[in-house]
Amino acid sequence: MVQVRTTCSLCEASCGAVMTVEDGIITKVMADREDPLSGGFICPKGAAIPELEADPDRIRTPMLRKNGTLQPCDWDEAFAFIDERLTGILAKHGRQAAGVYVGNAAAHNLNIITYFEDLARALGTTNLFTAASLDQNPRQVVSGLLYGDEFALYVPDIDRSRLVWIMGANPAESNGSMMVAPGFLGRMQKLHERGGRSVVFDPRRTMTAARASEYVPITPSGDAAFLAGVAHTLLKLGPRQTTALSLVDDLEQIAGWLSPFSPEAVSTACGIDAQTIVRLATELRETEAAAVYGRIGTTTQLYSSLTCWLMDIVNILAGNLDTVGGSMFPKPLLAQPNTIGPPGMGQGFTVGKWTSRVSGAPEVVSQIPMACMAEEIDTPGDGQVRALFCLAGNPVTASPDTERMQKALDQLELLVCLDIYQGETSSKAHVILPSPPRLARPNYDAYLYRFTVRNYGRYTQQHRPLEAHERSDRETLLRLMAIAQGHGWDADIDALEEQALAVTVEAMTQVPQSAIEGRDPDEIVAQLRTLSPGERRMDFGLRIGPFGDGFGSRDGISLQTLKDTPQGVDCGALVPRLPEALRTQSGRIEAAHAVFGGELERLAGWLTEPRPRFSLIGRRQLRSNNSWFHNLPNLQHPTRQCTAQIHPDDAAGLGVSSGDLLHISTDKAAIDIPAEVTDTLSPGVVSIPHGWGHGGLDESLPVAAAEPGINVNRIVDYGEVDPLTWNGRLNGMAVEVRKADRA
Ligand SMILES: Nc1nc2c(c(=O)[nH]1)N[C@H]1C(S)=C(S)[C@@H](COP(=O)(O)OP(=O)(O)OC[C@H]3O[C@@H](n4cnc5c(=O)[nH]c(N)nc54)[C@H](O)[C@@H]3O)O[C@H]1N2
Ligand SMILES: Nc1nc2c(c(=O)[nH]1)N[C@H]1C(S)=C(S)[C@@H](COP(=O)(O)OP(=O)(O)OC[C@H]3O[C@@H](n4cnc5c(=O)[nH]c(N)nc54)[C@H](O)[C@@H]3O)O[C@H]1N2
Ligand code: SF4
Ligand SMILES: [Mo]
Repeated sequence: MVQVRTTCSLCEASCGAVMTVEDGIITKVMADREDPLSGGFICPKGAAIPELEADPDRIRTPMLRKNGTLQPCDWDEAFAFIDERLTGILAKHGRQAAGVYVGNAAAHNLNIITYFEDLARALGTTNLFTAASLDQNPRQVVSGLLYGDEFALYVPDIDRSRLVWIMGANPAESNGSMMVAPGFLGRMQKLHERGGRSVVFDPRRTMTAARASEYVPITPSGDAAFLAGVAHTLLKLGPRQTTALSLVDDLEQIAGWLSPFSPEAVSTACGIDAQTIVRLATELRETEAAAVYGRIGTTTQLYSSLTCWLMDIVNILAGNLDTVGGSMFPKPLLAQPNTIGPPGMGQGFTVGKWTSRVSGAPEVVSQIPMACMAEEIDTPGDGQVRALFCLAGNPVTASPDTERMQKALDQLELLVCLDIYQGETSSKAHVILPSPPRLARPNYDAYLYRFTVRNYGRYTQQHRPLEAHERSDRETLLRLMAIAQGHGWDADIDALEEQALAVTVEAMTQVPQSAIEGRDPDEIVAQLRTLSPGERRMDFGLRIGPFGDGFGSRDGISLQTLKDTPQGVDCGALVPRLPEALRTQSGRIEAAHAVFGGELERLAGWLTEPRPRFSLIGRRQLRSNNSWFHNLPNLQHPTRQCTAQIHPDDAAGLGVSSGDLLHISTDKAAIDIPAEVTDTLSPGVVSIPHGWGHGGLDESLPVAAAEPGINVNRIVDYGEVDPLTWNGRLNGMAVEVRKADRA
């Protein structure tokens, strides 16, 4: 029996975990008390890792479609098949005929997150789609425009705050998102014990709201109206002087845009009375260390980008951006665009560097929004996507307009899924390529450590070698790249990667003020060669990063430091980073983009529009993880049901009780779903979790299929995307609700 120290990495909390391994099998997972960030927290999903790893329905060898069914095959056969088919498609239809979709689980898988962009580049296609356009892209685009870097993402400095506003997020169940703050409720409790306060804004009294100092019910999509009222009040009270404020030009312009949005003017639309708005705004301004934080409910609604922008404006005006205890920019251990090169200035950020073929949607953070993926596949013409690589994602379930997505995927000439299950999407694949088990992978939550509440990183070495039937995701992706570049599936992938790394190293030696500016690239590459090929990129990123040793030029960390510190390397509490973190061309916070003035005009019209009788919102469930955690018997729980939650008054009006079927429809489609009557919902709002709908998977996912639930995205479509980012709207749609005809 051995104890293996690692991170759970199933969600964005990135908790330290200690796994007991007996005869090569994980038998138990416990919290790692010595982890400097999670300090002994773990949730039911983390504890279920043994079950997840042992799940008999997991895919452990490649699967290849033969005579219509997916059958196990060996890796060479799978790669050779892909080589032949992809090469044919690209030769006949060109490079745009290939597409890549990257799902959420990629953010939790070091190799996939490291290589997915390289795969798209090797394919030579701009058809890169990711779950981010169903999620946080508005946040990233607003950060890009204001701070010049899409990954300038601030987090609430929760451990030192005196006041935190939580908008459209439920970290008690999601365990936090775009914010690595494991054990969030414990951190919130400590905030209360320090005499601080927390306020939750949500149409549903969530588990987080129930534990907060104050719960403020808000109308779905009412956040922008509310925040505009708050900003209006802050301008009246007088903005607090901070470095951030001094970096904002055109404050008068912004004040002009906001002038119609008095608390009285926005109150009805957001469902919060004017006095409360003034009280909350005043408290925010008067509290020395306060932060405004928002998540899914703010980035997947009618005013997503505007809401993110207003959050920044409010944080700035109240004196809370980049101040201790406020909203702070982390400084990740791995080098990032905003830690490389001359501080405080850069190339800036734009959207729309290219556009999508069918709808002309803008490129957003180097991706085409998911709202366009199905049409890029099902619309004939030059550049039609015919081969799709789906990496750790399940677009059939995740994407609005499920039916069109299903049909589109069915018509692909090649669908390759990197997945560990045969689920709704991978069932349609020509080839499934599985990731190895957890013990046979290295881990570092590279993506998530961009938004930790301390500057922190934790690396786990691969515990055991790969077995004959296993391949690392690194090998898989490098082989796919080799195929895409015409080198053949059996190319020397280590050599190809080394060539690419040498180019990166050389480029970095020419970046002014980089940690290796002016150095001899060969000398750096020689140092990297002392590591195994798969470790070199990460070592490079760490050593040129803000805490790195600069390859011997200063004291600092390298991959070896992380290996020597299995409980995680803590580089301290967050520090103010303005103006150093900026990468705008002006070196200022560029807050007054005309697009936001336009969005405020759209909002002004909405203030007086009649509200729908019912609005649909989503929710996450503690013992679930989007679409893929329903096959584990021990995570089944009475609180994890696929129900439509509805307020008792609404239920009474419709003549339904808990368990009765509700008929919920949009212009697009209708579903029948059991009602769950609860006063946690605001009247006029129904809440349905996403990620369900496993009917028909009795063979591949029998446990999930036995309690299939319903895919809410059958009634959700891309009708009203966020104008700036084309982000999917997943919350606040008008729906009709009545008692179903059938029992
Ligand atoms: N209506 C509605 N729709 C939504 C949302 C919502 O709130 N409401 N939320 C949206 C959001 S925020 C997101 S992020 C998307 C998620 O969208 P997706 O990422 O497309 O969906 P997931 O269900 O997370 O799919 C993850 C896939 O990765 C696989 N997987 C898990 N671990 C591994 C691994 O180690 N290796 C590999 N290769 N595969 C693995 C799983 O089996 C699963 O198939 O959904 C979006 N869709
Ligand atoms: N257990 C578990 N954890 C997860 C996941 C999971 O599926 N299960 N998924 C992971 C993923 S991919 C993500 S992106 C994160 C998401 O993390 P969170 O955003 O914290 O999770 P949600 O439960 O979606 O919380 C969104 C909240 O917004 C509210 N809401 C809806 N519309 C509005 C609105 O217009 N305004 C306001 N103010 N609130 C609104 C909803 O009622 C809900 O409580 O969670 C991650 N963690
Ligand atoms: S909160 Fe997230 S990272 Fe922590 S144990 Fe649970 S699933 Fe794992
Ligand atoms: Mo997400």
